[in-house]
Amino acid sequence: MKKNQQRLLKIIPLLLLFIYGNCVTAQDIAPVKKEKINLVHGAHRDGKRPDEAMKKWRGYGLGQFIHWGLYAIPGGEWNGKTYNGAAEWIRSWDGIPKSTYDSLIYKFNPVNFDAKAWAATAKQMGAKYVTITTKHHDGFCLWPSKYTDYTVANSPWKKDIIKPLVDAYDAAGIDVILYFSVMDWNHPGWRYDIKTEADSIAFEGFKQFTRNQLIELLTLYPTAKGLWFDGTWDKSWVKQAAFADELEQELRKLRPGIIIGSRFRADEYGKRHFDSNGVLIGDYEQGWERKLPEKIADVHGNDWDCVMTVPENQWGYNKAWKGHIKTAFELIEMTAKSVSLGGNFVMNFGPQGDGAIRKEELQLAKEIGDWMKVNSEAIYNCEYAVLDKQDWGYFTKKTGSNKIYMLVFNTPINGKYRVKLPAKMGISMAAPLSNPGVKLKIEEIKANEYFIEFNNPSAKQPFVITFETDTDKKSNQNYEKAKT
Ligand code: FHN
Repeated sequence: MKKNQQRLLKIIPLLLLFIYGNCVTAQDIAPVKKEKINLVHGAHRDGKRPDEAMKKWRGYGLGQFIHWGLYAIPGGEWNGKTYNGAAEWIRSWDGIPKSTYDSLIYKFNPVNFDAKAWAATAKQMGAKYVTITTKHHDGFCLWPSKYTDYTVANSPWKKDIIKPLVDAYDAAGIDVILYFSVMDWNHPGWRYDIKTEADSIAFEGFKQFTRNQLIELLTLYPTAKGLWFDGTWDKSWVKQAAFADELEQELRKLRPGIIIGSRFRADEYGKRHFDSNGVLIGDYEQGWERKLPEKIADVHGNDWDCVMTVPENQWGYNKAWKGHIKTAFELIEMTAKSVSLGGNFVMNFGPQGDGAIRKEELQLAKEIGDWMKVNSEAIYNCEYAVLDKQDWGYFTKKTGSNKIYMLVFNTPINGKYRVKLPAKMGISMAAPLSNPGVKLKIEEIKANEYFIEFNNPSAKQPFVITFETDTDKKSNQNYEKAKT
């Protein structure tokens, strides 16, 4: 009996293996296709927005971000102590009394504020749009909101800041997007989470306040092209899928064509940016903050922009810019890379408490602008060129044409720039963008692969070579494949 049992125990695993081997097919082990979830408050569109307003947004290439508010007055320093965190967060750092911070309103008197000068700086840099903080997390409103006392109207300055900015940027032909932090540290109804009945009642009041302020902003500044939301990550707001969705639709109805990114609202399962089916919520992906995608697959076919600080992580004015400060060429390269991957690049400015833009930012705007004056054709209204990236830099393509730009950041010693084209495509002519009369030598080196020759040893800054693709100029040569 015992022996029989032992034998059986040995046979059972073999038997099971045999049965499994015969029953499990390749289909069974293939990844299970996820069922689409029915969502009421998920994304309301799959794919890019095709309208004119969004086409214009897509063509901006380069933008400016402005972080300005009460935090610019301490500029990252409190009672002689420098804080390493982002200067615009100083109210939340340990040892800063909230009420003392809030009373900075009585010191807000930016005598050197000049909206036209800000717009002129953006114009000089080549920015096509600006995103301006109307209210950051501290809750201080740069416009005279009638729904709170915590505004410019009650500061020594008294006047609206947003209106002259919108007017000045509009006049300069630069589109304005209004930044708005939903999280509001000053409002008594704001909660990080809703745990009690009292929280719930307080937050209901806060939601109405938020709605009122957003409608007020769109009514006061009707030329604004979009709303840039922030401070939407806390549990309290993530739980408001229905409210936020309805509010977004109300805002879109009030200003048809308005552009709202993926940061405003979560779906009913609390998923942000991408809904529970993986579809982008909003008009463009707003998650590229202080980082860039590496390859086109990273952006999943969506519109996107990258917002970037000049030092490591300072948006508001910080007297002590520590660590690595990005140079104009680094910022230009980020702009080129963004456009080459179908996005826009937005450089942040943190004006001083007195309203002046710091000299380092003015200098960067000038240097970037000098480069843009010669090369912006390769940035504006350009898109992903669908070409293999090469070591010398980035490709962009003029939207709606066959004109390709090579934005060169690393020059090969032999002066030969490799270009790989898709099958059945050739190059009709190549020239430096700054000197279109000079025709560059094109050498076919294998099927659909070329060297464009440009001896430019004196290059001290990134430059652009252009060429046109031509389906009539495809190779007539037969390249023998190796037999290996
Ligand atoms: O906390 C803010 C930060 O201060 C800054 O405004 C940036 C800009 O994208 N947004 C938040 C962090 O994601």
